[in-house]
Amino acid sequence: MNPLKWKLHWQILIALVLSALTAFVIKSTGGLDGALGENVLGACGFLGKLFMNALKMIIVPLVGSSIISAMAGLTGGNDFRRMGFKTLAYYVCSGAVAVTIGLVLVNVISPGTVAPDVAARMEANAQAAGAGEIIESKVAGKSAQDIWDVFLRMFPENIIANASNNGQLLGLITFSVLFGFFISRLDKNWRDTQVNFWEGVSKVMISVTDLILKFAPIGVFALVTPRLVELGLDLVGPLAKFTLTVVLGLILHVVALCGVLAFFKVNPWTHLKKMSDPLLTAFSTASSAGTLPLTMETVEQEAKVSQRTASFTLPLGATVNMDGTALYECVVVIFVTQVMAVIDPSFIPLTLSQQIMVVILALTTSIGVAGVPSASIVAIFLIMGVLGIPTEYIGLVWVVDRALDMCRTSVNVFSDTCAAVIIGKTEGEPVYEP
Ligand code: DAS
Repeated sequence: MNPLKWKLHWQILIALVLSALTAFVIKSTGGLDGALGENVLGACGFLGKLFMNALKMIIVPLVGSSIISAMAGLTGGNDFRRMGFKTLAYYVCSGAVAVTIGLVLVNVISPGTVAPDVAARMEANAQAAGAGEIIESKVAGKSAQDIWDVFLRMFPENIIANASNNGQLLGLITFSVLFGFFISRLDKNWRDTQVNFWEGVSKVMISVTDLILKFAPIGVFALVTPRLVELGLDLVGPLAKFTLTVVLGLILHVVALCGVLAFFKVNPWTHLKKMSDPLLTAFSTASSAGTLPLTMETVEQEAKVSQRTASFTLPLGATVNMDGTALYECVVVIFVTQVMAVIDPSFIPLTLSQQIMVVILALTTSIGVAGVPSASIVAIFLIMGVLGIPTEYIGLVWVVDRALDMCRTSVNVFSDTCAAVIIGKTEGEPVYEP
């Protein structure tokens, strides 16, 4: 294994441990109001944003050039159709498994059926965290009708702004696939010139990615420490069953995906180990889009998936295949209705058919969730709007949303890497072969 990769892997883990220790010291010395907290978190805010901006900066040139050179290299339409069908089939099946796990667990564990005083503490914690205002700012201007605007995002006014600022890669992917597809239609001289150019850009962007990732441990420390300071056991307390339901669901989904890997003769343990860098980065940044450059590099270099397959599946996966998010949306919506039934006994819990509707909406809206932190809040807001559930209750989960976002983003990325290696394997590529 490439020593640099090994160092990055361990450097991220050490950064996470240091984050936890720093958060502990800050909380012991006055927390957010203490001098230490104020200075450390101020520096973390700056360095964290710097690192995330650097990752976002390379998304457009890296993803665009990778897809264009991959599409341009496809010989004939049937490659494109075959890869497209396999990718779509995987995304639908893995998403359906994720939301089903979420639906079963939230009904079996029923984390929202709590004592009235616990429900009151949830509301008080949400109030204290300013959840209402934060969520209001995230969903400002959204309405239930926006649930279908994912299709509009395939043709945004500005593909670069959408991809860089909002982590919305659909427009960039659509444009790059079309651009690359029509390169493959050019006559040989033009086509070879174009393919060489875009392959060159893609290779240079991998080098730029490596340079930025040398700062990953600093970025990880800066991004995670504030999260850990904000999150206190007192805040998690009333939401312990909810947190357990989500984490258990995510773990079960990873186990299910490992079963699928084994079915396709890919060693799940090998895959988990080899993907540790993007998984840890996804956990630290809570951003699938931000992790995408590293995900692509790791899947190609460690799993030996071809550039063509990685460039086709991973950018698409980072923006439409969000199993962890779909599971989370399903659990949150049903959890909120359970708590509402405690707070307001006249509230009628969701019927089975309404829960099935939640599952379908969670699956479809997760396609449109951007690969950036806490992006699923908007999707949950839309689902609750469609079902007529008072959306202000989303605030109940806000205090643990960011910590769970780190977990679900890791699962989103893990599922994307599984898609890439499974499709690469079925395309006859030397996946994990010595
Ligand atoms: N943080 C999002 C991502 O990057 C997922 C989410 O918000 O659920 O995948």
